[in-house]
Amino acid sequence: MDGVMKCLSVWMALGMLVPVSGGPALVPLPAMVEELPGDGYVLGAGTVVAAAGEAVEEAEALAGRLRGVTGHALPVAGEGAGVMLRLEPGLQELLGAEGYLLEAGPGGVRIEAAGRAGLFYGGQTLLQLLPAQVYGGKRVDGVEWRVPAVRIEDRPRFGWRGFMLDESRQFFGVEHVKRLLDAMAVHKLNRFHWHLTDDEGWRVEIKAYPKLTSVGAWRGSECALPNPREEKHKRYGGFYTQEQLREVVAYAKERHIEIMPEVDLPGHSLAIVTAYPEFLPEGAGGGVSAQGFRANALSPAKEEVYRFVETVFGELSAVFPFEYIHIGGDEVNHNAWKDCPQIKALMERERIANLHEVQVYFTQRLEKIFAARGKRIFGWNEVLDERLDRGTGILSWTGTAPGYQAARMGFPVVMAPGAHCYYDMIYPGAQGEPKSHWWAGPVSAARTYEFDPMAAGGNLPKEAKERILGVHAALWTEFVEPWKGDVLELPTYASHADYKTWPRLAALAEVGWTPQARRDYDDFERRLGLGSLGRLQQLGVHFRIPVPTATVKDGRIRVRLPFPGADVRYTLDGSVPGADSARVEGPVVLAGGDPAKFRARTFFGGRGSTMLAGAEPEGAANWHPELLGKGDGLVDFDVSAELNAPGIWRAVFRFVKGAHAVEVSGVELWINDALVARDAHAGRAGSAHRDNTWRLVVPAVPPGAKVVLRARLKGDGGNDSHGAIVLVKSGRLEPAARVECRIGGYQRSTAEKAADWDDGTFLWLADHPKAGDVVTWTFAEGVEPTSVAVETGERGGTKDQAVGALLEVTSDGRSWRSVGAFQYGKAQGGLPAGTRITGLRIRFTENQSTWVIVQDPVLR
Ligand code: TNX
Repeated sequence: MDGVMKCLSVWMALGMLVPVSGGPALVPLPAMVEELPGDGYVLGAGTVVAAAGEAVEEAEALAGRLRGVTGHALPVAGEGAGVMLRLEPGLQELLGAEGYLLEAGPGGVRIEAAGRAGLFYGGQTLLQLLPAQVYGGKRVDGVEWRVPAVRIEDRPRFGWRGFMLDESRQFFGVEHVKRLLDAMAVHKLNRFHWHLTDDEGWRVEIKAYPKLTSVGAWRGSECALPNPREEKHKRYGGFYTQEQLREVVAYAKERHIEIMPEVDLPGHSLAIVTAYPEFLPEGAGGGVSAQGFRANALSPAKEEVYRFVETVFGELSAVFPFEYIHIGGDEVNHNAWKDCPQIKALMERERIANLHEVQVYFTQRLEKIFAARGKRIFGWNEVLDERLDRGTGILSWTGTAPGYQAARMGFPVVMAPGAHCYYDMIYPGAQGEPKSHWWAGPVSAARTYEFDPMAAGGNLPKEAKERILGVHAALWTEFVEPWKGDVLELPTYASHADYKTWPRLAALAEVGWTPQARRDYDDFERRLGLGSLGRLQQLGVHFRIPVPTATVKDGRIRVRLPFPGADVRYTLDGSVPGADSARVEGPVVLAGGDPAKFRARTFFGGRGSTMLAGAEPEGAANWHPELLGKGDGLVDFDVSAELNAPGIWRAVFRFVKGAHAVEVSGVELWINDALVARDAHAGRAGSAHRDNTWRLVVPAVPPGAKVVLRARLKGDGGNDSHGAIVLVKSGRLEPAARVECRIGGYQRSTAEKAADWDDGTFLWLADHPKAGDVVTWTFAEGVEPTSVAVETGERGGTKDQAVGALLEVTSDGRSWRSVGAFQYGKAQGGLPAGTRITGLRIRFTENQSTWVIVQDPVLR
């Protein structure tokens, strides 16, 4: 170690000291910010908050906050010098209901708006212009409360800027929700969608149906409701009383946030039917829901179900004043209905053709119940149907296509596509991330940021465009539990929820608020790092600290800080960096060191981020908009310097920035004008890093040869795309192999996908394997690995892992020996050097309770 350290030095590069520029660190970025000359205004003992009429309440709220932290009296009065809030209905056309004007100079700060919401958001901007301690909630002395001289003209792009929290899978309680609302208000988000019921728990007091909470709010081995989560036997639960709900509604109202409660029906209802089994359909039914539950759908053929709905929503309508209530409607296991005689009779009576239409009937009945109470409903996009009332809202989560379709059909729409807006998905790019979902791909803050809800709406008629109300993110909480990994610890449920929510939600706030033409991710990162993070810190929010990235070229590692001035610490021996490890000040020089052992973390406010493990080779070539705009899309990249040895190489297309992903339909390698290798599959490189790798088996490379990588590239929806092509020589053995199993693969995840040596694909067994079942790889020629490993389950997640299975090898195809048992989905073991094997297999020793995903083996 010492020896290595001696060869290392840290370079100060002037280029690293990026000048901090670009104006105040406001998030979301206002529509127009003009920096004015002069020093601005300093809040002091003599400052008066001037307001009249309806502006007084907003002025009181703002002054109240400022008094607490500054210690100044800040009286609210009809007139006086300092901060002025003024309502001017004539500004409605210019600013809409939520826009405002703010001007700060030596004489004071003036905020004007057409309505109270506008004054509130002007006030939020004022707070963001002050030092972050303004959010700490306690008095701080010795701070100069200076507002820089600016003129801001601002109004949101969308009227609906929302966030959903799932409190069924985990229960967080009033304090957490209030803090969330605080942080949302800071970011000018105005809709809180409260997912209060699901299979795993019912979380609201309903006076007419007390068992919903006495039975349905608790799970565990002693409870009627099973606990499918990590700690299976634990008694877990909780619920909100109506009094608590009212308290939260009032709290949200002060922050101009409307709350849309959700009771998820008719699927996702295990908690309900565990308390009231009489709402289940008759007959055996069948199938399981998306999350693996049986018998969790209410019967649409029972009148008592509608009485239940009417009563429950009657009580909730009295608590939640917002015009919309969300009724769920997602992922209904229709199979559970198909053998019910009453449902069959209903279908006959109402001339209903199929089970989807049974759900339409159910939704229509709900529409009527709500209309009678002056309320409207929102549903997940599965409810979409021609027959529904055009007042019903559609929350588009499986993508944006259902949203556009719904808007065309005349429904109000909110966009929440999982691939950009689901914060239960894993954060990409770092080691030590807590357990997460994966099905919609990794979701970074950048992935949220690049989302434009109108991007594909260009050819919608004007009225349809106007029906797209805005955007929404969601945190589903199946995996949001206390977590301790090798890099990171999230000690509580709430800290884990915060971690998954922020800063992605700050990126969403900007998607919803800022004019599309003003949005720029690099600038957002700057304002996030220098603005939002400090504010969230003061609010006590346990956000994720952004992680640096790094590339290596000619023995020099170049670190890209996640925001200007970030405190990034590193090690070169593979150990986890701490707050006192060496600090990145410039390119780190690695003389003879191993870039794979480079580790880096960002530190902020006494906490460390997850970890960058290894520096990537710098791109051998790059793509950019001009290249994409050219000719037939066939592009040649000279990679002679980088690709210089035979072996298995991977060309990884790394998206760097821009509004569009690039579609790559096949990659070829030409050496001295002869085609030597090809991977013809079609894939794409966007910020989600999936299916963006092409594999090339390269024979000899003569010295001095001209090596050309040829790819067919097309921008997806436009040419604003920048990226690097990274060439990596595989350190693995990747022998040709035949994969066999009694159970076939599911859809496109067939057996051969487990030996195509493409990390983006896998074998997905189409049935639950039984004890004794095997998945066997037979190699065309023997190989001599020193280690073998097989991973099951989705990458980065825990879905469909093998539980109770062994990994075995053979040298003759007849006798097998075990090298390891599967634990957390993975099995691995070492082999004595020189051991020749001809095959590998997974042998299940127990019946599996899920389908099993089998990834390509890793042989080294
Ligand atoms: C799908 S999104 C669900 C949720 C899960 C989520 C996990 C939706 C309407 N339903 O029940 O928690 O996926 O990502």
